[in-house]
Amino acid sequence: MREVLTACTADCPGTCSIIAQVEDERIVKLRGNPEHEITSGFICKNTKNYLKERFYSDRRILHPLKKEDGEWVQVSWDEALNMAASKIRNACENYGSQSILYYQGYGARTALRIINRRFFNLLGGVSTLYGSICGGTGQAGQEMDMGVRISHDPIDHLNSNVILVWGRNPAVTDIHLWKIIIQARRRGAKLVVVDPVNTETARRADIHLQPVPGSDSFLAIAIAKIILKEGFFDEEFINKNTEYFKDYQELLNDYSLNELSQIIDIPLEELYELVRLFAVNHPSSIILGWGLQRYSQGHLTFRLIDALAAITGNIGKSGGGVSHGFDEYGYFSHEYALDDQSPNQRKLSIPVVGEEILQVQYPPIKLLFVTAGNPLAMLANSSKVKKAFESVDDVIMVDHFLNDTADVANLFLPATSFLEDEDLVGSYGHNWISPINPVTKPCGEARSELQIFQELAVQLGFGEEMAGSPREWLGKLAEPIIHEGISLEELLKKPYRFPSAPVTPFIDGKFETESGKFEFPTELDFENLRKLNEKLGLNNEFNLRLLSVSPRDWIGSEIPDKEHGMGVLEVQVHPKVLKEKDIEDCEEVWLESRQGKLLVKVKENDGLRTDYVLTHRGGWRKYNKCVNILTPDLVSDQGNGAPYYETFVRLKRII
Ligand SMILES: Nc1nc2c(c(=O)[nH]1)N[C@H]1C(S)=C(S)[C@@H](COP(=O)(O)OP(=O)(O)OC[C@H]3O[C@@H](n4cnc5c(=O)[nH]c(N)nc54)[C@H](O)[C@@H]3O)O[C@H]1N2
Ligand SMILES: Nc1nc2c(c(=O)[nH]1)N[C@H]1C(S)=C(S)[C@@H](COP(=O)(O)OP(=O)(O)OC[C@H]3O[C@@H](n4cnc5c(=O)[nH]c(N)nc54)[C@H](O)[C@@H]3O)O[C@H]1N2
Ligand SMILES: [Mo]
Repeated sequence: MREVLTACTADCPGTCSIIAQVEDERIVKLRGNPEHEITSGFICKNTKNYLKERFYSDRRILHPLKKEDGEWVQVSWDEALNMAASKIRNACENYGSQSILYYQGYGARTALRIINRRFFNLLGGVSTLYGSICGGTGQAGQEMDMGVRISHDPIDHLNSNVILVWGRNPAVTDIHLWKIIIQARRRGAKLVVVDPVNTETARRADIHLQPVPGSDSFLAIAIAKIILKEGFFDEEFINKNTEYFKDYQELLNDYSLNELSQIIDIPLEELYELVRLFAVNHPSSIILGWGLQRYSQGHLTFRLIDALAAITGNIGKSGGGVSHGFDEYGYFSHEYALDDQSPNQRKLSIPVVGEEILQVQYPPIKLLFVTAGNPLAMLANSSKVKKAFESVDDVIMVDHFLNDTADVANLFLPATSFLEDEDLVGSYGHNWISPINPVTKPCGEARSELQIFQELAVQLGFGEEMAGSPREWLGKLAEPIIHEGISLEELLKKPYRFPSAPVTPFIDGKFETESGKFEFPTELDFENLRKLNEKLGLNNEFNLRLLSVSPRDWIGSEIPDKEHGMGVLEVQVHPKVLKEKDIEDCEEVWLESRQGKLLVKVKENDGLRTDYVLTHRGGWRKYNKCVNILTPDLVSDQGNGAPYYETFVRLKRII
């Protein structure tokens, strides 16, 4: 038996360093690498099951496929690459290179993916995406306050007396952060959770607040008012390190505590209890999640929560701060993508890319090149996305599975994975960079994305500019890390924490804003939001919000075999909602929004509120489990994010 060190590249903040065990050239087990301070020797059940469910699954595609009369047919790599190159050439010659849209999904965000961009830039510059369907809205809010979104080293939460987890479910979505939170609790820290849902994280909390979904800005205003009223603020920090405090204070005056308590549907006593914990027992840290910002004004929510840390002087202190995520591409050099050397680029907004594809002219989109993503299942208003993808001449995709997007593709190129590639990967949950090493030879005929783009470049006449082994490219991409004193050879042998990443950001009191200080928000325009919610149907027949959250049993839309095709999508609702509609527990009903309708099975859960329906995201269209049939395609007010939870639905009995 031999062991090889690699890292999980699933879309998850963990990015676990893992050890793969190989017997007779077959990988028999994946286990956590103990020599990683954060992921410290254990992995989630999805990675444990990766070999069976994905890597060696019968459904994994190991040969190139082309679509003929609606059916997939196996072809050789020569034929597949010839086809891809000629489709690319045709699009460039007939419509210009911008008629190609390169869609990079979130399925495997490793360093070498930067070189994919180089390919498209060398081609002459194509259409690419801007904005985010993941964390853009929250990030925008933090950038407005502090200039950058930067988080405390997860280990630093061990120094907190209070940990306030707001709109995040780490017990399910980030099990290593959860372990640290549990350790901090054992040391005496108190855990406060703000989530409309009784999540696994919330169930372990000392205090759990369940506000009306989408009302967190008002909750943060209420907390601030109490902090200021009770004198729990840090005057020195406010005077020395912040800007626009007076304007912010005036904003707070627009609402009375009683009004706020009604909007958020939480009694004032509970808010006082939270404040007495959070604002008194310094240091207190706040950990913000993704669910919280899937709203059109999520940036404001983030800003108003950041403000709570600022007024209590919890920023720039060990055990304090407002942490959200990390920039997984922040440690690599992007110079080699040649983004600034390709004059001919066009950007389309990812949250509404379906609409963009249907609308753009001069040139229209003719060819879509999708890698490691499943836009048909994961983008809002999935039916519009499908229509848009069907409207282009060609869709080429590089993946492991025939997901929903494959239904509209006409060429499928089978990719290798973190068990077959040589690469490096950063993380959006901590500051570590982990090596990816080939554990076995590629399965079947799978090829790495790098190899695919290199071979296409040869056919298209710029092979030399793409040439180079993975290791040669990694040596270039990792220059900023090498510059900090870690050689590439070392970096490929074990995970390293990026040396200059701070444990406690802003410890020097300097912020990357225009004023160099923490900047409070100076206006709150909730009018837009009110109008939007009305337009989308709130207050009339579609009066339940739809929350589609991250499931424990899979990542993104990477659904395990056994889940495929089983029954209909399950949704949870409070028993009162069922009673009102005369619907039985476990009954199959229609879940309808203005975008579409879906047959679902309702399960009652009296730990929920009565104003929303809860379900998981990631189900596939072809199994009638895609929640994005119901979500409207919108762009958040700031950050070009995707406000998936601005979705209003109703339940209807099947007559
Ligand atoms: N097992 C597993 N792990 C994952 C993923 C996965 O699919 N499966 N996905 C990964 C990805 S892509 C991401 S981005 C992260 C996301 O990580 P998290 O942010 O932890 O997870 P989410 O479930 O997306 O949303 C978090 C919580 O927000 C809550 N929420 C919704 N609306 C509101 C609101 O108005 N106010 C408040 N306070 N809370 C609200 C939801 O109830 C949910 O519990 O997880 C990553 N980890
Ligand atoms: N309704 C609703 N929709 C949402 C969300 C929500 O909360 N609610 N959350 C959003 C969020 S946070 C995110 S991040 C997005 C995710 O959206 P996507 O990135 O589109 O979705 P994934 O399912 O993660 O797609 C990953 C794909 O990459 C493939 N893949 C995995 N590894 C590799 C590899 O090594 N190489 C290649 N070539 N392919 C690989 C997988 O097989 C899979 O098909 O979805 C968003 N969509
Ligand atoms: Mo995400």
